[in-house]
Amino acid sequence: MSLQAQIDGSNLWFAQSQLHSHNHSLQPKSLVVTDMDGKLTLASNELLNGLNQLFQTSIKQKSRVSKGSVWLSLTNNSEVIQFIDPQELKALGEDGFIIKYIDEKKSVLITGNNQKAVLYGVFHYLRLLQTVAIDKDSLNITEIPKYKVRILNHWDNLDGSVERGYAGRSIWKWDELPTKVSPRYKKYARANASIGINGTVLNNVNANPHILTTEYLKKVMVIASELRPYGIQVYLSVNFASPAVLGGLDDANPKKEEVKDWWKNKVKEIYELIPDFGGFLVKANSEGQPGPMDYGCTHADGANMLADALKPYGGIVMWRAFVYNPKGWDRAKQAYEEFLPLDEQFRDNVMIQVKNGPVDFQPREPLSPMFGAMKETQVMPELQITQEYLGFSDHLVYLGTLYQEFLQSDTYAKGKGSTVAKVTDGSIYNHPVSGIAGVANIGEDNNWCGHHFAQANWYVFGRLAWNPDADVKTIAEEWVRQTLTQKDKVVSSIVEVMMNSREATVNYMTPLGLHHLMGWDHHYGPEPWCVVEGARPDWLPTYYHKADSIGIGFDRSSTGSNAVKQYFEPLRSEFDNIATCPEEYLLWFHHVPWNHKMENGQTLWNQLCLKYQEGVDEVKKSQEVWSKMKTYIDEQQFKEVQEKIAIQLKEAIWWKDACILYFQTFSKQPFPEGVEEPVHKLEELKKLKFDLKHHN
Ligand code: GCV
Repeated sequence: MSLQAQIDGSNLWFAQSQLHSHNHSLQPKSLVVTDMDGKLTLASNELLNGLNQLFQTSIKQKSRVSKGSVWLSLTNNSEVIQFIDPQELKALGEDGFIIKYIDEKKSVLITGNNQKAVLYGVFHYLRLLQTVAIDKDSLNITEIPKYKVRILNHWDNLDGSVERGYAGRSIWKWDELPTKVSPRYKKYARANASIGINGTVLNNVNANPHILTTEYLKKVMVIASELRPYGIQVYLSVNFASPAVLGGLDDANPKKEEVKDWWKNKVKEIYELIPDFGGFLVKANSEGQPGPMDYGCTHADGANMLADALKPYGGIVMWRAFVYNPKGWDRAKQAYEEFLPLDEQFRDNVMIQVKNGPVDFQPREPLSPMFGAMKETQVMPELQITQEYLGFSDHLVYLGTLYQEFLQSDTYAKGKGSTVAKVTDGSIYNHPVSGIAGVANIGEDNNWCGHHFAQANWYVFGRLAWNPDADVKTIAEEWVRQTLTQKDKVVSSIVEVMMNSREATVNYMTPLGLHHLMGWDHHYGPEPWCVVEGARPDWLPTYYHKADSIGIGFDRSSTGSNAVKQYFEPLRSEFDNIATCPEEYLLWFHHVPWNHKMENGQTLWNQLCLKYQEGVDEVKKSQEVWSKMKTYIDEQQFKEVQEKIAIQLKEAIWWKDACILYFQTFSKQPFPEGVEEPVHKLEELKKLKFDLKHHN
């Protein structure tokens, strides 16, 4: 590894190649690969290189397992069967693996039912060596992913731009393909495989129909063949109007035979080029995209038509439920209203892809009521890794805590304990497919994600897609040890900064259930006052905070839009009652008087101001912690993160000042003790024009 690669972040979590301090005595004596037909070449190379780097040696490859070997094999090997129960092997399915210390052989076995599973096992073993103290007793591991489809959604356009992307232009070089193949494709695949991701949607859900032309499919074919060895399947976002736009048909009505035939032929063409193609992702009848409702048909009619075309090849449809109508008076309710009546109608190779919250990837939202409610249809969570509403790639925000809060939210769909994870991963409702998607934060920046710490969000998404019940603090520590340093004290300080960062961001942007206070189009800085002539009301912050002389917040209780009705009991009553509604969701569900008494005895107004201050203070703390890291972190990385934290602090203060000054015009109350005087003037802030160029 070149020094440059180490310090510029381009090696992601493969950067450090250092053992956990307890594992130095674990150096294997040999590597044995039982591999009759060359299927394990990639896995064994990965293991050998990894071990050699970690132990700074050259480990010998041998043909027979002997004391101290690491032994790599598929499960169909007669020797493996002697040591592991066949039932256990069967339960591994396609992707599961076993890492086991075999006493009789005094060796470590890594095995799985196919090459991809063995590769996952190899990455896991290397990760253990770097991140935890292991011994032979702890090496009795069976890992089976909870979700079958663990996928990144790229919002990458064919012109190389990335919608809501903050790490440079797209890594997919459409103008160079199919002849020139960027080395990043393989690196991307390897990184994803190392955290268990097994699929990628290459293009934006606001899909350009041209992705389905033969010219582009040949380019897709090349990317697919680069990613395939790492077990990454390729999927495409499709534009519902493609049969009309590309095929010259009169329209794209899903009930028409010629439209169905067009899709069938297109799917056939795709599978001829890409035999393991995964399927389609569709944004239909949402934010101006075409869809089946244009023809008086339903989401189910549209999704099923595509599902029927894909079915013979094993492909799936991921149909998005991100829909809202400018006329509806509570946007948060619409997906449920549109989709619930269609439960029972979708084919079994359709998954409905639902964002974690009912509005749109806010710093904090309650869970979407769709989770648990759609029982007959598989629902797949859509999380956002790119920080559209969380400070782009300028703010250090570890999203593990956001993901965990969401995945562990109880839907109560089948009584207590029906967490989002359990209602979507197959534990409670059993459907032939299950999946989880993350909107990628990847671009062509050297460090892939714009901010060094944003890599941790890609990492934690993958690890949670494998196991949504995993502990995100442990995952943060894994990432730090593999990426930044092995020094215990330093690791724990950095992990603490990461673990507090999301709550800090909620506090300096949208505390107590506030949401969507960002500028209406760029979604970056605070514009709670924003009014734009001609813009849809539900794009504007004023629609969401509804501040007035009485109080602030969106009344979604039974006296308001009654969005609470979409939740199962006891959530419904808990959210409905201002006295029991968790304070972090208070202004999401209620319009609350400024003098309302909060749990700690403060008035709502005081508490709101104090929360903004808390957010700012937390960023100050992280700045202080980071400044002490100088001697432990590579110079370039240290400096780049330091510069970003300085921006984050400046902007946290900007957020605090903008929001408390603006809301004060309604509350007419002074700032409470403990809140720093604003450094800005409201009228100046209102005139600030956000410059997007700064971020690309
Ligand atoms: C890809 C939000 C974003 C859009 C995005 C949309 C979606 O509205 O701002 O950029 O479009 O969500 O998820 O479809």
